Amino acid sequence: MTSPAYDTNNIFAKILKGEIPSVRVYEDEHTIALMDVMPQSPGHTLVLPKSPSRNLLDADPAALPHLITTVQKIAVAVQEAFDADGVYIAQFNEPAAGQTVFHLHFHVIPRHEGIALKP
Ligand code: D5M
Repeated sequence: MTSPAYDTNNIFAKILKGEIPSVRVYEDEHTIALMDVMPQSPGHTLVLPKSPSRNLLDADPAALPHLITTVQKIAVAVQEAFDADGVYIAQFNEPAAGQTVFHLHFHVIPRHEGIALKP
């Protein structure tokens, strides 16, 4: 299967255009981070590129080093801010793999020993 085309009206595209609100916790020239509206644990943050990719499968490889650097920055910040024992990072590609919003994003989720994630 080839990836479907990028939908310019997906929720994160609208957030990037400023058409719907979000809680942005980080922004630079190429990436943003925002709080997930359905957090699996307190501090669940999403990191996304400003460039339009549906997911990792169609992303421009040139954009990835900066994107993963932002993921690292946010993971370190989230671990400290939420006094986490670890940080779970997840990324889904296409509905069969659990993707529901079709703009590339990484989940950055603080984890604490003995505390399960919300489903
Ligand atoms: O997960 C997409 C994630 O995006 C999911 O955890 C909910 C979150 N979400 C959906 N709408 C919003 C808005 N408006 N703000 C912040 N977070 C949102 P995935 O399954 O990886 O596609």
